[in-house]
Amino acid sequence: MNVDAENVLTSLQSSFTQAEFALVSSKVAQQCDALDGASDGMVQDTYGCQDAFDLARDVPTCPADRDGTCLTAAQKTVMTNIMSGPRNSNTDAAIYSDFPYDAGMGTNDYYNWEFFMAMMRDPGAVAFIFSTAPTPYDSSELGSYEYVMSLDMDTDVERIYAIDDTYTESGMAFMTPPNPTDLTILRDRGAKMMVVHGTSDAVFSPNDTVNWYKGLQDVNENQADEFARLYLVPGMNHCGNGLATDRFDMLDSLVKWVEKGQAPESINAAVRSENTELPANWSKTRSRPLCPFPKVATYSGTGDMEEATNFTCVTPK
Ligand SMILES: [Ca+2]
Repeated sequence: MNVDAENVLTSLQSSFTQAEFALVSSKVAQQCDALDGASDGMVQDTYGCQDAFDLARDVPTCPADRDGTCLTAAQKTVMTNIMSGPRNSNTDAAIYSDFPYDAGMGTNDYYNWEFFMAMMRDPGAVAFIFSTAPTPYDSSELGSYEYVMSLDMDTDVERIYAIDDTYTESGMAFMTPPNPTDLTILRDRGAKMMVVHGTSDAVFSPNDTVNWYKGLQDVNENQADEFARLYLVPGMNHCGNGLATDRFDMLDSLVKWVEKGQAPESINAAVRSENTELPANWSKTRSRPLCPFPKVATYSGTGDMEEATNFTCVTPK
């Protein structure tokens, strides 16, 4: 890592510590944990939570210096900008989705994606894989400081969509279907699709996936769940980890759906005992149902809160 890159990384990580992300996350849980009927440290009703939580109101503003129990007014602005998603500074057009506030924002994976991977992985991916034409990039230096600091979000984003005589397909066109909500071929041949996304994914936003699924419902007269279902995993980070029941098997359910016509009304999920970030007061065998969106795992009001059997999938009011 060269000196400049190290300075940028240090300054990013000191501008927001992981403990401060954990503070926000704990305040989210304070407002939202009980929405699902169980005060268990898990926020099942992700979208009810976006109405219930207010960063300005629910996280104390530091009267003076940062001490870990508050955010400065400037930090609240930064966090609002992060969670609102990137925008073109001239047109205010969204470059990518916004992100939901969630109970898994204080964990290692979340923080790493915000303040380490952004320097380590993303510049190489943007420079070399997603841009037309590919930008010369020295992967021996973390983040290639020169590349990162010269990137103009207002103009360089267009290169993700660009083609030229040599690169006749853009990075975006290669990575995404031309019309993501047109699953007619899949649907009409009787195939099924199960999509999973953690609600505390700091790199790809679950809101983006939810918006895609809502679009899919719109073009299928709200019958899309006959062939495609989305399972949000509350508190789960990017593909795993977080404060979540992130151990589950979708494949057997998919096979039963395709071969026996048994639609997966819920998926059994459990915590992974090797996840060292889980709170000590959670059972090592805690389980929860994963529910097809927009349903939310809701506590029945009686029985052991560590057991999935005492939760049902309910559509929020
Ligand atoms: Ca809860």
